[in-house]
Amino acid sequence: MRKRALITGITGQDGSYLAEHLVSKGYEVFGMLRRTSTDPLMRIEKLYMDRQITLVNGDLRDMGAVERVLAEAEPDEIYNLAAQSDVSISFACPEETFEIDYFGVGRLVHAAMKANREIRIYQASTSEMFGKTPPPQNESSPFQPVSPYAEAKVKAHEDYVVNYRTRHGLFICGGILFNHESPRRGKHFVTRKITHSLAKIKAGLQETLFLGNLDAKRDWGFAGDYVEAMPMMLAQATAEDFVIATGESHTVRDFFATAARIAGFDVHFEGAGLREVAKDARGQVLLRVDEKYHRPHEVDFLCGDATKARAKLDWKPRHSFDALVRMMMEADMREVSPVRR
Ligand code: NAP
Ligand code: F7E
Repeated sequence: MRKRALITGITGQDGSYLAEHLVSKGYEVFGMLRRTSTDPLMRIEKLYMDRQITLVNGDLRDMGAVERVLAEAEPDEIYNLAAQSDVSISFACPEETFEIDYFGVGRLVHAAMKANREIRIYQASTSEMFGKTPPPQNESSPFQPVSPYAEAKVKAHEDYVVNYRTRHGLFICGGILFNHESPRRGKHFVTRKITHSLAKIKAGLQETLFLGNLDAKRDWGFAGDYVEAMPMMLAQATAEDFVIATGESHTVRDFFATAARIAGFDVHFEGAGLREVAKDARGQVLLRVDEKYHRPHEVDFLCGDATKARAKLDWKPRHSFDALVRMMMEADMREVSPVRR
């Protein structure tokens, strides 16, 4: 019998990679799709048109809809990737963030428990939960969230992952994933904002890129590698939480400098703080700092220790930092200046 998987958040970066991965492993894949005014199929058009996945309308804010999606998909496994996933936006819209990222998880877990207690559930937890805890962060590191997004994810992790596993015996794993990126990353996240803007600057379509905190350090991996760890967690004999990370960190400034080099710019930095700029060899200012992109509270330094995933899941990242930046930079240069045939 083919395994049936339900992916919430199938239209997002991770949902699209996970759907491709599960289809390639022979799963029957269902995705929860919410109504949007823009094209929701952007990342999954081929899978959908080729009828390799089934989409079911639903929204994590609507209990009746969640129950209907479960009744239709009858999943063996649920991958809960749906979220308001933008940390900046969570400061502006904390209620919406909690509604989806905390209460939405509760709706899904309760509906799953009612439908079939044997369903295995993957919850997308996050390195943002560590907040102010210094690196290296692993499964035993304390959570010190500093944003509404991280608070909602910590509460969902503690109330619905850990408690429902220990108190109710559900098979539910929290994947504590560090930042992972790809050419499919939303353009409001810093990595894609950098590669897309540099591609436009190179093509003469944009003058300057404006960013916030250049000193923040993140452990960036490739999303395609990270989604492979998700079904591995659900295939274990017992449900546990796992950190997924590369173990290597870079500043936002490093990411920009690496991407600029790959795009063919010879950059150097001048000034400090809000006056810091990056210029190319001709003195053109490619990057400026704008205070409006600074957050009310920042997570300064994330660097994950994925020793447990390596030992128990035999998972390790296959793409280096340089390979990731190159993949994203080259994809954006192709997107912005496609070769005419
Ligand atoms: P993403 O690209 O922002 O995708 C989020 C998905 O959630 C989209 O499919 C979105 O649908 C859906 N969604 C939002 N609100 C919903 C609602 N009310 N009901 C149903 N679906 C809803 O995020 P991602 O980068 O793929 O991340 C996937 C998950 O991993 C998220 O839970 C995120 O918090 C978590 N995470 C991400 C990272 C990372 O570095 N990427 C790291 C750790 C954890 P629309 O397309 O309709 O907006
Ligand atoms: O910011 C700094 C910003 O928005 C990374 C989500 O997937 O990963 C993601 O959250 C860093 C921060 O990702 C700009 O202040 C500077 O320090 O790309 P980001 P994030 O906040 O780390 C975690 C693991 C998740 O779980 C989330 O869902 O970059 N930064 N200047 C900027 N960030 C943005 N977005 N835009 C800037 O202009």
